[in-house]
Amino acid sequence: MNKLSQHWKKIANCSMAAVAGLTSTAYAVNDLPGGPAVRQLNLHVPATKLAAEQSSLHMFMMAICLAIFVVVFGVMFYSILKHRKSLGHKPAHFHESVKVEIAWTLAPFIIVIFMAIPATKTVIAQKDTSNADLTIKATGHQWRWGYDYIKGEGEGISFISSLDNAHRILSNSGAKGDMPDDYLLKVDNPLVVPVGKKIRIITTATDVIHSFAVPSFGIKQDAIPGFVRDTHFLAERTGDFYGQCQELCGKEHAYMPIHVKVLSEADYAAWVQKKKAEAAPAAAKSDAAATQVAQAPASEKK
Ligand SMILES: [Cu+2]
Repeated sequence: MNKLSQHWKKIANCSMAAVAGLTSTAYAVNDLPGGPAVRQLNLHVPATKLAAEQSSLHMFMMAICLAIFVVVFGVMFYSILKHRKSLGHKPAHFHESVKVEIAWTLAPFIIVIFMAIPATKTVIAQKDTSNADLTIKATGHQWRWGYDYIKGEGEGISFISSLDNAHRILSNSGAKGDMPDDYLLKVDNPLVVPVGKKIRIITTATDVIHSFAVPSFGIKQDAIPGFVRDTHFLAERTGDFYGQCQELCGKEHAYMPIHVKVLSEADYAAWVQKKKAEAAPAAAKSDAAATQVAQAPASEKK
């Protein structure tokens, strides 16, 4: 065996090992409902009407693109093959033909209008954040999300949501072995919302530009320091839904996931009660401490 074929054999062995490695790791990971799926090619399974509309728009546009591709390349290859010079074809002369000029201006124009009408409807619906049942402010921090419930049931609740530390440790050690399905998407405090209610999310940031995005809801809105932007969603089913910061925001950009827990109305009310009960003793404690300081004699205060 000469040197060259040995070399090629080595390359073949290496690539076979790589393929085997890839398939064996792929088996260890499962689809994450509400998040990414294994070998997912298309958009996330929609959980809101708007996400479903975006998804069907996407397929509609792809179908039009495919049809144009087939027609244009079909005509081109047919012309090249059937009208080639070696068969004795003479070039046609339709320069400055008004009919042709009108046809190839009108055809794309009609196609664009045909695409723009449904797209505009969806874009306008995406921007309509009026009449929300619940308003939550999502603040991007390097590198975690802060949630403040500012209007609606649960008003006053506020907390910080950070990546689960165990996942960070997994990432630091090279993400080897069996990985959890929600790898780098698990947080300590998920954003909790009720099903079937219009949720308005106000985004802003404290340091650099972040972006609040949850693909299953079809939402993505930049969170800009000093500015307020908003988006909205109405989840049609309960469950867990995942997203990530989608604006490169620094070295920990990959470690600020978004986890939205959609609960039934009753479960949501119970969660609100629990959160309020948790906050009450802490608030009472700090109130009591403040009163104590205020009432203490001047000699004790110093
Ligand atoms: Cu970010």
